[in-house]
Amino acid sequence: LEPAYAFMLRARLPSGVVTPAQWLVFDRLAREHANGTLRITTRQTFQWHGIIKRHLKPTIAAIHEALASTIAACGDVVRNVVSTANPVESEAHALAYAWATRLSAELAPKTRAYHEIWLDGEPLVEEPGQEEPLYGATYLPRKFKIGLAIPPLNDVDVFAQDLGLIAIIEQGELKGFNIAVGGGMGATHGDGSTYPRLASVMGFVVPDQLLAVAEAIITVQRDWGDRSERKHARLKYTIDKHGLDAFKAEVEKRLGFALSPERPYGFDHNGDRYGWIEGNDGRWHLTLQIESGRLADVGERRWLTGLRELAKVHQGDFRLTCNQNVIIAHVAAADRERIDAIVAAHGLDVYRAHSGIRRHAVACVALPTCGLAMAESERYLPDLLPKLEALLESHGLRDAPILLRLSGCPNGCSRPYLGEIALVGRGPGRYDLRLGADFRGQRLNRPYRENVDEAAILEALAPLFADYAASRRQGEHFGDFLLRTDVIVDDASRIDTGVA
Ligand code: SRM
Ligand code: SF4
Repeated sequence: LEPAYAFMLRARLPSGVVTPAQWLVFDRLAREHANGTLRITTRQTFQWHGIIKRHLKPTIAAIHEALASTIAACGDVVRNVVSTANPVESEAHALAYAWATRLSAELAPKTRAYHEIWLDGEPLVEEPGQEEPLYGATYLPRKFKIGLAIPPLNDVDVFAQDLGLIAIIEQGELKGFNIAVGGGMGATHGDGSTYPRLASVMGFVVPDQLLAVAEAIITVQRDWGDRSERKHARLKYTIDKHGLDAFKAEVEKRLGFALSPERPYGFDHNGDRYGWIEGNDGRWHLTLQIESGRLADVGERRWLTGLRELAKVHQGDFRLTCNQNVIIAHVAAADRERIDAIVAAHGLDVYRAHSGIRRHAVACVALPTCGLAMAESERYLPDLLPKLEALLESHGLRDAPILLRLSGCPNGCSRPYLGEIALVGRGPGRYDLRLGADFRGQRLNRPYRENVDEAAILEALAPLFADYAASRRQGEHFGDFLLRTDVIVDDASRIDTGVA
């Protein structure tokens, strides 16, 4: 007999694409082996919580049989490669998906140890000199994240990635990618040597060069990254230590060619578009908001069941988004009514009545499963939102789209440093209030109040909402307003939007 240790499993799903058949397997695993919920993450994949040890192996095997994997969803390797969840412009999305899948496959560890341990594969026979081709004997100093954005959508928060790829599409043709390096969110309270950083754009490559460039960047980080202090081991610190120019020169040296100058591009927002949208091939796509990405059956909201029922009849695929939502993609016009009926019957249509701030709220998991949480996040969001909504409504701002991000600690899993309003956990019921990011994922927010409770948060926000309602300019977002009116001081030392 041993204690019922419970584990979390995370799938690797490049671009967040899930077939209905896979969905049904993942849903069954949630009910048979986990805590009865499926959790969509901020990196377009699923987590299962509460899997006890002896259920790990059958769960991993079932994920494998469903043609997915958990390999490299965690660890000091290239993580789940994310890309813009835009099935509407189907050709552009197909390209993004193809590249994300290719990068994901090529950059995954080649070890068969995973298969031996979890899938009853052939025992590994170590041969002298046998090594991971990319990762070497000691892998990377730290996790490495890649995200691909297709402007004008920055739903992946491309500047929060170690390696951000910005697709340059002209006249419907993919010309190549701007390369942005050194993004990352994680920080530690009270340790100024750790900080969130936006990725710096360092050039442009054509599609055929992409894989080589990604490998060169990863190997420079492998060789130059800090292996003595994990807090400083991410690529962002390597780049700040050596300087972007030296880093770029080393990448180019390994590549044997120079990167081209970055191409112009523009993002308009980093959220999701809810509801039905027709794609350029006449198929329809329905984006549903899943609060904190948690698919569960609670009261009228039978979201886990609803998605299962959808997966039973849906002929297209599903796309998870980096804002923890789901798109029911590629629906024939004739099937829309049937999909709508299932959505309504399971309370999945609540997004229609949501306020502007609720539509743009993202919260990390935090308590009770996250061992690093200092404060509540996912479980606090439903309590906090009505209070913020009441304040906003009293100033006629019910529908104002405002990016709200909550994290239970400064690691920043909800990418809170990119929230127009963000709460970063300090301790039970206490948060740092940060304000003033933009609506496009191109500007970090700044600290506004430290270590405050809910009453102080609401008290700090009330006059700002009043001023915003009274003197915002046409179409001006809340974060931009705070910067223009000097509520937030522009701290150029940490800001590198990489965008002219
Ligand atoms: Fe994260 C660690 C959850 C996206 C930065 N993250 C964790 C762990 C595994 C806690 C742990 O190490 O013990 C959390 C599991 C909680 C739980 O109970 O499920 C956790 N991170 C998540 C998820 C599920 C948040 C969510 O609510 O969706 C996201 C899963 C992503 C995925 O599918 O792969 C998640 N984590 C992120 C992001 C956002 C992103 O990647 O776009 C970040 C900020 C970006 C970045 O990496 O800089 C992020 N997570 C961290 C960090 C801080 C890393 C750093 O450089 O300092 C940690 C702590 C660590 O690695 O030591 C962490
Ligand atoms: Fe846990 Fe902190 Fe990540 Fe939230 S931000 S899931 S509390 S590690």
